[in-house]
Amino acid sequence: MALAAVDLKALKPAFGAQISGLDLSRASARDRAGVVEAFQRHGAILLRDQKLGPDALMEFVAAFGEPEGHTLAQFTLPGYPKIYVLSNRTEGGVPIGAHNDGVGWHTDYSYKARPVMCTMLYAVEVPPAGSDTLLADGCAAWMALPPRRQAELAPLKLHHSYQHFMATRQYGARELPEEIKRANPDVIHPLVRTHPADGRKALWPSTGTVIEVVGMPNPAGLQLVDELVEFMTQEQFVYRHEWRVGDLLVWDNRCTLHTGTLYDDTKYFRTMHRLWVTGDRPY
Ligand SMILES: O=C(O)CCC(=O)C(=O)O
Ligand SMILES: [Fe+2]
Repeated sequence: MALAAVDLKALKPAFGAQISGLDLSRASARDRAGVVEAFQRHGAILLRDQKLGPDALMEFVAAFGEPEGHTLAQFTLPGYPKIYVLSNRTEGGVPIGAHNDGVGWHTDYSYKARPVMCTMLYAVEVPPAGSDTLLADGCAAWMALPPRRQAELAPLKLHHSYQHFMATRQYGARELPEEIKRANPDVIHPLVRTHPADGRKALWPSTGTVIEVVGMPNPAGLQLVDELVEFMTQEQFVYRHEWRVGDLLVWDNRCTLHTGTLYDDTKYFRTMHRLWVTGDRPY
């Protein structure tokens, strides 16, 4: 279903789409379906100047699928377990959200058997400088590889581990409770992922959760992963999003990597509302 009366403009050549002329708080079901269709094709979509409270965000996310819960429940918005808060604000000395979460190239929820399909970030307040979000286009990176390299990489699988990931995080350095370990067993995912909407291929490495390339001893395996992340995150494959209040950015975790960037958190506040949509088993 095509979008009625809205404009699509690429975020960078052959990647992403900015959708203008649409107020999501009043969009019809048909327009929402058009937004989802654009998302399926372009890797990321951006809508600016939106005014979306938590109820409107919950209504919009439903057009994409089932909202996913968040691993760290203490950072969700009160009354909205599916809306996660990224923020450096505190209330009564208690952080209201996760701070500097997501700095380092990764794809969300990669430590799960069914990683999230997309991540939606809505900008509530943003610093005047810094805190850009960078998205790397895995399809463009894959297409830029010579066929012989593609043939070598296509069969490879990556071993992802939540326990390893948490051991490297500031807030996770302590031993994880047994029930959290049981709920997050290690998983194996393909290095080259097929997009279910149209079969396009994407390079799909990650950092943080990857502990080995299956069947390849370390350090060679992890060196290969680092090399591929470096390749995929070269400037030619990256879109840099400079935030404005009211931006809604949705990226497709099945064919991109992303990273947050730092900002002067002694001077400025940044608060974002994040929603996730459940995904399929990667192939
Ligand atoms: O805050 C950002 O710019 C990125 C955060 C992130 O990686 C995430 O929410 O998944
Ligand atoms: Fe992330």
